[in-house]
Amino acid sequence: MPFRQGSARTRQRTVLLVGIVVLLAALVLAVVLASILTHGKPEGSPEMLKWKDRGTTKNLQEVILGRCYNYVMARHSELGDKDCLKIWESLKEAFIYKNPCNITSEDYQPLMELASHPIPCNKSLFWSKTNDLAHRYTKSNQNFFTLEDTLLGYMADRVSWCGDPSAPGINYESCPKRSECESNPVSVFWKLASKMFAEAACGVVQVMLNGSIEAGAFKSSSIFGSIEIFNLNPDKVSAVHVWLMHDIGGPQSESCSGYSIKRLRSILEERNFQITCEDNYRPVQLLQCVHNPEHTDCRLCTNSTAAP
Ligand code: N1C
Repeated sequence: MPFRQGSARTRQRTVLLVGIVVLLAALVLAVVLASILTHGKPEGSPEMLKWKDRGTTKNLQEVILGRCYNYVMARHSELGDKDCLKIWESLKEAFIYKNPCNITSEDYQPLMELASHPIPCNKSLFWSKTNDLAHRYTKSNQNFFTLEDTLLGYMADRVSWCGDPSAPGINYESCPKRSECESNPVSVFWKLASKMFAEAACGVVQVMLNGSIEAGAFKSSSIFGSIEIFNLNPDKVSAVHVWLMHDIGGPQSESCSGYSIKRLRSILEERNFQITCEDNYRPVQLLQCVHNPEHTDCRLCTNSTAAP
């Protein structure tokens, strides 16, 4: 009997030992399998194309939707019937999952139709190389609209976006620069939006140019010089008023009699527009003076001689 008891115990021990070994082996196998599965694939999300410009703005959907609702609900309640969700969807569809060098105007057609709205005559303000000043001016004088003061431009201002053929279809890491490819989502957008903004203008239009730029205030390759002036409609627009602004204390590289303004004048006259040009348009210069109140250009009477 004692012999039998002993052998049963040995068998129990053997079964327990085998069980533990099998369990350990299964555990090791699971760990090995898990590491093969995670390391076998490329790390993180699949490889996206790499570009030189900043990637899509984080939380793009929330930014666009928030701006859209703010514009149509709070700032311009007369546009209350605009469907911001549809507008976001149509912007997304224009570029998501697409190669960001193959974007066309057609991609943005639905967005343009959904978001465009009329702009009152005599109130369009174009600009080139005066982005900051032009927008400071329209903020202080609600009488004028730049493209960024329309719904389309307001939503897209200083935002970046581009797609990628691999999931999730949006590249948050990098987007192509204009020098890498012209047909990138942001460039195509601004070109098309600028074209439509110019086509819609009527009456007298204004343009704010930068007379402190060494290469000349009017540049034929800029969006203003290559798209907007050629899409103004001579049947609707009577005159173009140029405000040529110089940086306070900066170089006076060009005045209204300068070389590049002459070129602009001849292009516009050939297209049957009247053109006027004013150096340092005072209402805008006063805004520049907020930051330079002591400068001689900012004195109330610039021509006065000092009192004896
Ligand atoms: O090339 P630009 O100026 O002459 O373009 C400015 C001109 C304005 O009148 C606008 O109506 O074209 C329109 N426009 C924008 O509104 C705009 N917002 C932001 C054109 N471009 C715009 N951006 C970005 O600035 C865009 O990325 C584009 O390439 C630059 C152009 O700025 P610019 O050379 O000073």
